[in-house]
Amino acid sequence: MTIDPTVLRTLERQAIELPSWAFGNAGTRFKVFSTPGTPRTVQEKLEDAAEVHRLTGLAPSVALHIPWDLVDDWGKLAAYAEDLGVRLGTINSNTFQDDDYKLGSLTHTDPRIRQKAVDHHFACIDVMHETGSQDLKIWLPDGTNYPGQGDIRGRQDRLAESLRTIYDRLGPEQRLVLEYKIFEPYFYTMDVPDWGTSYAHVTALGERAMVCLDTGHHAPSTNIEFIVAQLIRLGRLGSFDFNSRFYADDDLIVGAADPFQLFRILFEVVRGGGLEEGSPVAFMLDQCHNVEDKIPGQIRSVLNVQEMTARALLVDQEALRAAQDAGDVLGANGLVMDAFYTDVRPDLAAWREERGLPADPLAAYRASGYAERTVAERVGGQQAGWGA
Ligand code: AOS
Ligand code: ZN
Ligand code: ZN
Repeated sequence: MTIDPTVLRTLERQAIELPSWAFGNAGTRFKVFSTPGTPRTVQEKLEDAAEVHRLTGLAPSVALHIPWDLVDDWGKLAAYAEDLGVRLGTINSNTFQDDDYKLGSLTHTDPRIRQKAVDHHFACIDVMHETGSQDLKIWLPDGTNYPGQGDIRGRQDRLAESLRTIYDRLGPEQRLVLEYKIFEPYFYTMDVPDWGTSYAHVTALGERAMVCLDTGHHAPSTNIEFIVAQLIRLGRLGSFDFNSRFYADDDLIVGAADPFQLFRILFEVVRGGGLEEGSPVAFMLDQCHNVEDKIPGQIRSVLNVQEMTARALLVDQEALRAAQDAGDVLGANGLVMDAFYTDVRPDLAAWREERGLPADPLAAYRASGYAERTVAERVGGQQAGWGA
């Protein structure tokens, strides 16, 4: 084992929350493909998510999406999740599937529509009190398609007022994480398009408001790790929505498009203390494509995050600091690149076995027969997920 035990102790703390919607039917705006065995209920989504955690030890919580995952008895669902070995996590609001919100939700000019959107978030907070969730995640799909369609500043003012009302409803242990996205579903302006806008709103709200960084939500060639370093430095990086992209918000397996970028992001997380006890940074996947089978796709994703985190932890920070201070450009870069090029997979496999986990979680999943069993049980499954 070449990985230092201190690195392993840090890795042991890493938890990557899975999105419930990753297990439902998903696809693109052109087609939602259905897959035999797709969960028909949130309980079955939890079962599939729990299989990822059982095989990797990396994914102890499941983010829920409201109203897709609504149930009558949250205590019963939380107990069901616990029986499966996982817990209910972030509560995600949804103001992107209601006709009333076509011209805006929390930013709408009509106070009645804004109140409806605020009330939806109040309902999400009520769920949080039942599930014990820490985070309310708001991905605001509001925006405009044409110059002149909306008053950019007026929308910001209404958004600030709506967020203030929502934030003031939070419990003392709860956080609001505000996710930004440069485009989609609107194409001229999004009302929370970038990290600066999210940062401006969360700092106006209070210390329990944080930025959610979705790795697929930036313009091409954006230096995402710079944003990570800056938000950690400012104490406002609340969570990641990990996925990867080639062109847009493709929601592909994290690390699949650019493993070096994932390494650089995690290098800044490690350097900024994002993996230390008490760190405010939560890790979550937000990806759901379905050319790949869902459970192995999520297994691959959490392993990609673990592998790049392990490589980032290999960087000798003291030597790096010395090289930087000495202006040793190639020396400093060499220390980082040597870590990136270190294949940690054999050591991680051995470390998994030491902890009673399968050395190869993907092979273990294939051999488990879980897929065959669930298809047999769920054949003819209903739509679950994007609710298309
Ligand atoms: C949409 O593109 C965002 O990534 C959302 O974070 C995500 O898709 C989901 O709706 C959870 O809010
Ligand atoms: Zn996201
Ligand atoms: Zn997204």
